[in-house]
Amino acid sequence: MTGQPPPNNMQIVDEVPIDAARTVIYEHGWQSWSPTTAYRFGEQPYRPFSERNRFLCYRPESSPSRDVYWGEGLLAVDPGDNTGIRVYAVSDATDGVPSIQAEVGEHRLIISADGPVDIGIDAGPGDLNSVLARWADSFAEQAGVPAIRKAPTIWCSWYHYFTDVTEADMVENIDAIERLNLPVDVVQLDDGYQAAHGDWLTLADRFGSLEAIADRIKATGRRAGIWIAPFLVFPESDLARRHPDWLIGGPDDPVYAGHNWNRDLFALDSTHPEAMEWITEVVTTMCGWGYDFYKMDFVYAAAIPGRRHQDMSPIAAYRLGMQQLREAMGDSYFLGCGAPIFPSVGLVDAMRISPDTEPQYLPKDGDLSQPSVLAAMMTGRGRAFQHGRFWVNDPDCIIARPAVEGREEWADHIRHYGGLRGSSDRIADLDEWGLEVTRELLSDSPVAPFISSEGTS
Ligand code: 9PG
Repeated sequence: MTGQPPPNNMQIVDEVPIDAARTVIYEHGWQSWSPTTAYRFGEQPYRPFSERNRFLCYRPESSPSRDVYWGEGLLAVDPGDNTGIRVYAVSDATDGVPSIQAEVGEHRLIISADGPVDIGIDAGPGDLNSVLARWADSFAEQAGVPAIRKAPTIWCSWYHYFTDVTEADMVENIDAIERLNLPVDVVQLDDGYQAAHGDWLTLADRFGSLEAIADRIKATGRRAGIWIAPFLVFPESDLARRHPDWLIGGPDDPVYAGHNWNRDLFALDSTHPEAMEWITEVVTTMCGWGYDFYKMDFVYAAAIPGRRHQDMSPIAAYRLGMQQLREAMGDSYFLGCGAPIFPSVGLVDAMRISPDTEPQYLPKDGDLSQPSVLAAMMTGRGRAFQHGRFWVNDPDCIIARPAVEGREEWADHIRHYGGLRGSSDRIADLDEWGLEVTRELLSDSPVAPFISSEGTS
């Protein structure tokens, strides 16, 4: 690692002595899918393997190298000399979140940030996790987190069917859950039912009626849940064609909001009253059909910098959009995903705090933001302290069919770090072990913190 001066807009806030054998640096990533973990001094931090991944799964405005440590809103350093763990953190994430860098100087780390940070030195009791837990207690208090709502258990269509899900697949699994009497409270339809992102009330050919699906679920005594990416817009959608002024960047120059589903994406401007009226109509319509669990995904899009209808910071705009979603859904359970972490505190009931799981153990290209058992476990542990303080942590779904690599390890991760418990296999694919573990993990949905602030784990 070489010492480079901090980027221009960064100010030095601290210097910390290094013990090459003992110093540990904790980096907190921007949104649900951003790698978040602690590194031993000298270990290279995880960085995106492509521009596409950087934009979709990390903070789009930041491109730190592997030669510096970098946190979005939170970075902690344990110098390893018993002088206490230093926590550099945002104190109020409602209008901005500073990037915080730790760069290697001579025998010391130079900490700098591009906005105000609080500096805490915590000498114990306990380890790094207890320190983060105490920090989270104070952050939650200033953010005014309401009483945490226990999560329902769910079944989710994504991790077997992905975007090919059909209405018949839903019926097959609703019936299987009922027949096996699985402890599933909510059956949640994921991505795949809609004609195009933006046109949420127009169905893909594989679906006849979302209301009929909700009715079928409710007939088994369960609740209906649904996935929406409310702030993403497909360029070819009716929404983009009819209302290009609803996009961040405006009609002539809509901003790039990432690349997924084989196309470049646009972002909905959450400060545009008509855009939010449309999204409110989508949610209230679905509420009317009986859906009362919402997985609001890829919501990072509302926090992308760019020209907006109303002049406000990207984070203030994001929060405004999320607050309006909450109002539209009333008492429904609100799960955030692909979401900037600290700006969401106090706004959601549960939060995906890690990248996706997948039947593969290792991420395809080695990028720890990408779907895989390993990536989901690493960041799920790195954010375990948030559970029971900010919200219920969603570690992602249990997948327990024989084809899942490392399914025992994955089940064990959920046993320890799963607040929201959800199954996402085709139920008919489960063998005896898979069914037993699914039943066991769905029998509980913990609300109390996993990490004690008292230093006892
Ligand atoms: C639906 C899915 C599921 C899933 C979400 C989110 O970086 N990526 O390539 C990437 C792929 C998928 C993804 C997130 C990131 O999944 O987390 O549970 O709802 O969308 O499309």
